[in-house]
Amino acid sequence: MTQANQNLFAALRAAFPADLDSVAVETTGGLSYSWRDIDRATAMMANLLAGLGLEEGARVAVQVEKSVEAMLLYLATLRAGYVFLPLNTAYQSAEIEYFIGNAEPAVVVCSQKNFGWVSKIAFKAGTRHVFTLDDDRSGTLLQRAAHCSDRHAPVARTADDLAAILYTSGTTGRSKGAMLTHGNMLSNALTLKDYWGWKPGDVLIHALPIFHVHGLFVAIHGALVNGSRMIWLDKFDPRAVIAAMPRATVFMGVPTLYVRMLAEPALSKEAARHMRLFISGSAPLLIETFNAWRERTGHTILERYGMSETVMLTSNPYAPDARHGRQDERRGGTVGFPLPGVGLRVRGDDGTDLPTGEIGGIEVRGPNVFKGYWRMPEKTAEEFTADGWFRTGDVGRVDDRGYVTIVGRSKDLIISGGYNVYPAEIEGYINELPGVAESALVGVPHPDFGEVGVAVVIAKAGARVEPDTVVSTLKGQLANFKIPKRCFVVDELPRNTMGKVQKNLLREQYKALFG
Ligand code: MCA
Ligand code: AMP
Repeated sequence: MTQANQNLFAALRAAFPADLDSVAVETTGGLSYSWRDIDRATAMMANLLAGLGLEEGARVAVQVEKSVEAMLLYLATLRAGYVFLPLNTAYQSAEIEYFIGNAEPAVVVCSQKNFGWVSKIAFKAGTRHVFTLDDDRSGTLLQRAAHCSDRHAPVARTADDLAAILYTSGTTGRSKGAMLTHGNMLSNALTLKDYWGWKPGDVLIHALPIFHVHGLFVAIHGALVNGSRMIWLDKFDPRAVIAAMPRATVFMGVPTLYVRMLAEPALSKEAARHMRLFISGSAPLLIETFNAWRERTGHTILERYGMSETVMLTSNPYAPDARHGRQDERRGGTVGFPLPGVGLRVRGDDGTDLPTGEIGGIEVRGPNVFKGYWRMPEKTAEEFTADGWFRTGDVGRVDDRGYVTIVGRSKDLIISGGYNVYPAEIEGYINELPGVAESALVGVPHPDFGEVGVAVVIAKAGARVEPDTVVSTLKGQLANFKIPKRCFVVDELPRNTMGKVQKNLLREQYKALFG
């Protein structure tokens, strides 16, 4: 018996509505794309890729501004059976050089303004094709695709074949490429379709960036696998989201987006009356935000938890579970229950299972858990237990009703406005600056971004280091969201008896910096 094609695109395509001329995506800029447009445009781009004679499993690395065409390029890559590698537009040359050098993509797509430096890096790494794509539908990618056929049969893939590589620093060290398969993503999308009660007529407001799991997978797959229309914002704008609510039903955001919408007088029960579901994730949602949202809109935000390595892991319930007679509610401060099919356990430092309510390391397994880190078998082995569970690096507990609460992280990670910042990477750059002896980056609370990085620096004997110079120099080297919001030059760092910097004391010292 031949197995059905497990290509994720094929499954998404099969969920398109019968009326292909109805609207699939409308942009706040006034453009409209039908389901037929999506089918044809992805076929043309897939044919362009197919015509390049790429090797099996070739990577397509993409660093472009958010646009509907950028989403179509992602879908076309799946359709053609290649591996998509999204890159945040904030990344600067040193970051891009690392990703491209590590992933060795066969194709790179960048904006026209960056073509000079990006193509130089790409050609040096052996990339054969560099295309451009801008958010005004210009660039060589679309010019070339325009000559390709608009018919294309999705290439056969198994559930275990690679669909995407997402770079993440995981629990430690340099960025690692998390390899996600067609099966990881399709299983997760189908689970969420059911769990979040997607129904005919749902309309998603898409306001997140599309270089990470939240905007690229959870949001896009969620809408497409339900045949749902998207209202598309190229950039988050609180007023535009509120204005779109009367025509929409579902919104997904990181906590910062909710905080910013709450600052808008236009946010009200009336504005949100047509909405069915508000989902938050990627970073902890403060209980104050959860309560304020309920007060202002009458809606209870559904918080969920996931990772680049696993897509979505847990979620608060959409509705009470009638099948089991449970009156489960969406509980603020928790990330809900493990999703159906996801195993989650909490373990102590000695590797034993902890009883209900006790705090320990969260480990998971399921069809959503990634295949491993790209070309890093030892790192992959380190992050899995001997019996095959993935160590998330998050610390939490499960209560007697099964709700999971994340209480911290064992990995040294700062989540700022939904983006991850790894202190070791930033400290490495600061330590290279003239006159710097040592540095420590810590995360402190911030009213807008939830958490931001603050750098604490020691100067070499006799040297003078200006805090402002530290910040301004880093600005030219690193993605903007990684830049410390403040820098302090001090005489010494607090250390424990082993000589290790006590970051908890620094966090305490600077916790009130942003009010
Ligand atoms: C922008 N800035 C930031 C951040 N974003 N600073 C710290 N953290 C940030 N996240 C700074 C810039 O450096 C700049 O500083 C100034 O803010 C304005 O930049 P701009 O780009 O205009 O900012 P913005 O458009 O207001 O962006 C804020 C934002 C954005 C909309 C909250 O950060 C965002 O879209 N975040 C969502 C991230 C996301 O999608 N995460 C999902 C990851 P200066 O003026 O000094 O230069 S997926 C994930 O985590 C897992 C799997 C999951 O569970 O979902
Ligand atoms: P990433 O590496 O971008 O995939 O980020 C994954 C990390 O984001 C997780 O390991 C968590 O630390 C964090 N995260 C995601 N969702 C939540 C949430 N709802 N609450 C707290 N932390 C979260």
